[in-house]
Amino acid sequence: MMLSIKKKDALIIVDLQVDFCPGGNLPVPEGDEIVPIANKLVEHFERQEGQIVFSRDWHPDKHMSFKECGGPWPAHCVQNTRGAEFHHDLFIPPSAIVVSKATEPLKEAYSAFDGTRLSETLHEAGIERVFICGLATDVCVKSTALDAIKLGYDTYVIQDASRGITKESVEQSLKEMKNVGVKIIESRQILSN
Ligand code: VGL
Ligand code: ZN
Repeated sequence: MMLSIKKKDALIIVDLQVDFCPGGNLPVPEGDEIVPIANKLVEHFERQEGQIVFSRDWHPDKHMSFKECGGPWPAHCVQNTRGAEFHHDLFIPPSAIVVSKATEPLKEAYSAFDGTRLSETLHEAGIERVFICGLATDVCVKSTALDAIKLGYDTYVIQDASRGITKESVEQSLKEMKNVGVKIIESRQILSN
């Protein structure tokens, strides 16, 4: 039930950026509501000396995932624009690692591990468990969790610290993740320690 955070644990906060929050270019419903929970988790991992990672969607101004280029999404998280910034209330400690993904025009990358050095970084830090949350549960959080399991990490998704695009695809995604051994937890299981 309770999970005690140690040095070999990493918190991965996925894509908690302006464009994925209400008012942004690709808003996830209630996306901003997880910011206070994310901040509490960050403080807790800092205190317990766990590793803290923030991923960000970091697209060039023409990206294959954009509608104008034949992709499924409105243009979002374009490098060095306001929409690509982390939510302005998010607490990013100096010790945190920032991972930028989907930076190449012709490649999509939903997972924070895809095309980044995240797995090497976590390996070098001796990380054994990863706790994933953020936006969107049914896109980049899911993809990151499925990669983490494949890479051999004991993998947790913090449900109340994540939001998805639709209720149906969130339900489906949670099933998919559980089926491969991802543990779905609530933030209080970590924070009540
Ligand atoms: C995401 C759609 C497109 C995400 C990124 O972070 O979940 N979703 N690019
Ligand atoms: Zn994207």
